[in-house]
Parts: sequence; structure tokens; C-alpha cells
Amino acid sequence: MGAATSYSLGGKRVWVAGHRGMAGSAIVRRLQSEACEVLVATRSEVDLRRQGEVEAWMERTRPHAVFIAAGTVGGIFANSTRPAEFLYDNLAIEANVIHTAHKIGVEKLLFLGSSCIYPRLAPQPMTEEQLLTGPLEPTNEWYAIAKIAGIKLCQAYRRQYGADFISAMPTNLVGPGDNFDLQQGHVAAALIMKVHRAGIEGLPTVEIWGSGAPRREFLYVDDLADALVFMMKHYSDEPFINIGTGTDTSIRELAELVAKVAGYRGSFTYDRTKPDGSPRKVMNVDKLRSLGWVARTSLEESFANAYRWYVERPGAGLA
Ligand code: GFB
Repeated sequence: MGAATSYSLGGKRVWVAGHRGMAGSAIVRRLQSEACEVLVATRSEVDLRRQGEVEAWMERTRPHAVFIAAGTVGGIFANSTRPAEFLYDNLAIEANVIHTAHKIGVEKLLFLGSSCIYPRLAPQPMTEEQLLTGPLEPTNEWYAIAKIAGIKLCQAYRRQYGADFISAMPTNLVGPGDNFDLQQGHVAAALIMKVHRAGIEGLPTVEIWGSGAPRREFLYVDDLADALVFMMKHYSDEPFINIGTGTDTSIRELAELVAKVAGYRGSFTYDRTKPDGSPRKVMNVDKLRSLGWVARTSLEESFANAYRWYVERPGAGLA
């Protein structure tokens, strides 16, 4: 039960589903320091939305352990304009992988959810007990419903079949490998792109969506990967666990931090025709702390690393 359990990755075949994404690629980086064999599959090898392809691939490769970091993801605009993809893709992926993992006897599986599973007006910081206590945030309820179903699948397979399937709920992420797409991506990448471009082009202002008042928590993606490997090794129980830092910042403060990191001296304007989304999202991370894990990378260091990663890419600031 809980922290007392221990699962060894040594000598195991470990499948990171979604290895090209921000979280998945960080898990692959983190697994380099474990004595395991890392399995990955590109979308042309296996489309995770197709049950037959998932079954064939998993039956052939026989992973001992699985991280489900695959999914259709995006920021507030992507979530609110592509509801069918966010609901269908994520439901199909998690149902296919979790059911097949049970069928072939996967020893351990970790499903990644999201902090948007909690009610829009959940008391802050949000404890795991807040799940399904109120209406969801409308801009991302499609994604949230799919992620809640993923948690429930893990719990149901544990209850009915004794499968060692667990779930982690990460907060908003920052770091290398993010989706640097102004329309589809999240706020961290968008601010980095916008501020960098304004610096290059000598623009006096940068436009921020919404009021700047919403508060968000940001976890460095390599800290997330470390927490997930920690959970894979040391946690085995039905309740899911929040993964975050436990501290939040306003979007306005965040914009100022990115300006500092990028050496940008202009100002910010606010486009109030764009949605704010949830007024505040910050995790209570007491459970994770009590298991023995805390985040290491500060907010400024996280954004400085993400900024450096972005500007070192060819073509940064041009697209
Ligand atoms: O990161 P984000 O897109 O999603 O936006 P959520 C966070 C906040 O930043 C919102 C504001 O209040 C946005 O209005 N914002 C300001 C911007 N400027 C920008 C900008 O240029 N781009 C973007 N994207 N936002 C997501 C969910 O919610 O959080 C996902 O939609 C997922 O499903 C993820 O759960 C963790 O934090 O509001």
C-alpha cells in the first residue's frame, strides 16, 4: 500500500506511449538513468486510437510497464474549438491501452491526467478529494471528462482484476518539448514565443489573452518525469495523486517573468475578448510530499530553461 510498495524497473521493458510529446519525451530522458529497456512507437507504427493496432503492437512487444503520456492536448483555444477530438481521441487512447495492458498482463501502468479534472470553482489549493464535486470549466470540459474516465478505468481494472494501474494528475507544465504554436499551445510557450518575437522585431507591446488575472501553477517537465518514475517505483493504490509545486502565479506576473528572462523591456496589453478559463488552478501536493517527493526547479529557472530551449531551435521567433 502507498509508499511502502516498491516496483523495480531494472531489466524491464518500459513503454512510453506518447514519447514525442512534452511529457513523454521528458519521461524517456528520465528513464535513461534507469536500468530498463525503453520502448517507443511512432504514430505510423501504431495509431493509439485504433484498438487493433494497439493490441497487435502490445502483444508483439510485451511491455512490463507502461506510461500513458499520449493524448490530444493543447491550450485554452485548442480545447474550446476542438471538443470532439479532445474527447474522442483521449477516450480511445486510454481505453485501448488500459484494456490491452490488462489483457496481456502488464505489471504496472501509470496514466497521466490533468489538473483540469477538478471543478472550475474548486477550493484552492485543490486536493484529490475535489474530484466530481462541482461543474467543470467549460473551455476544457471535453478533455477533463476524458481524463476523468482514464482515472476511473485504472481504478476499475484495479478493483475488478487486481491490475496495478495508477494515475497521476500533473499541473500545467513548462519546459523543453512544449508545443510552440500560438493558436494551439498553452500559455507558457505562447508567452515565450510572443516576447521573443517582440524583442527581435523591436515591438513596444505584447498582447496577452484575457485579463491577466487568472492564476496558474507551473511544473518543470523534467521534475514531472522524475515524479512519475518515483510513483511508478513507490506507489501502488487506487487514489490518484496530484503532481505540482503547490504554488501559483498570475498570468500578468508570468508575462513579467518571461520579459525578465528574455531581457524584454516593452509592456503588455490585454485582449479581454479572449477567455480567461478557470480563475485559479493550484494543486494541493500534500499526498505527493508525504510519499517523499518534492519539485526541485524554481519557476524562474523553469522559464529560463524553456526560453533557452526555444531560442536555440532553428527558426525561433520567425514562425
Ligand atoms: O495554458 P492555457 O492555454 O490553458 O491558458 P489553461 C492559461 C491562461 O493563460 C488562460 C491565458 O487564462 C489564458 O487566457 N493566456 C494569456 C494565454 N495569453 C495567452 C496566450 O497567448 N496563449 C494561451 N494559450 N493562453 C489548459 C486546459 O487550461 O490547461 C488543458 O485547456 C489542460 O485542457 C491544461 O488541462 C493543463 O490553463 O486555462
